[in-house]
Amino acid sequence: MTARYEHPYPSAELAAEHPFVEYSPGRLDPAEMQRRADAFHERMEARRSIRLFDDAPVDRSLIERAVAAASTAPSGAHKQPWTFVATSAPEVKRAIREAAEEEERVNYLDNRMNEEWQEALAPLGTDHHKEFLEIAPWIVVLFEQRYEVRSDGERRKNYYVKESCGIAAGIFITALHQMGLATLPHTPSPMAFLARVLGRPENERPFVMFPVGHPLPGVRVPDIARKPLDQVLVEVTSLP
Ligand code: IYR
Repeated sequence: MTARYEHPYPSAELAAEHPFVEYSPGRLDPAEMQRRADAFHERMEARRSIRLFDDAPVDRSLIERAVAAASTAPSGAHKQPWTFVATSAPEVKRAIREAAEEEERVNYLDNRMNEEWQEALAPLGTDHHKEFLEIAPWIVVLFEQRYEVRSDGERRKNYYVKESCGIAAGIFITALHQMGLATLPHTPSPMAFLARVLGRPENERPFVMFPVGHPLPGVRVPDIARKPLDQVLVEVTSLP
């Protein structure tokens, strides 16, 4: 294979403005690749979303580390269009719980979720009570930045915001699991109240909320299985 190391930029000026650096993560031998892949998969198989948290405190530095890891996510035009808003303040968590339960009460009790949706949720045993929002030591809300506001006040478009935030959310969840913490991707819908309660600017919209903490010892989770590989992976070997 012929490698191209030249800049793909159309002009020398652009190339000088946006220098490239070498990326050499190193190659592993195939056996080591498989070993790491299996170890990672096994670790991820053990992850579960939980709804019962221990109220034991979690050090802020662990939340910072998880957000730092999440913020390595690839993003459209490298805009990193996310803000992670974290709180451990009881009064803020209480306000979030109250507003979330109000929305969920309408979802569950006034049938804002249609029958098909309620049927899909039945195995999870969820309802409109969201105590975990006060019990978990941290709530982290991932806001998507619909556009960027520069320091001079000028607006710039962000690209593939939902895709970028979805990937960042996945890395955040993985980072928490890796350090022995648990979470629940929670989307009380509609979520607009979070922007108000957390005092966020106009360009930010709540994307997903994460109560974070240690699982309550002995917590039970739904006995669900993950789809086997042949249901989620399709290899195409010729044109249709
Ligand atoms: N937001 C509601 C309902 C809910 C929706 C889905 I999709 C879930 O996987 C779980 C719950 C709630 O949080 O109860």
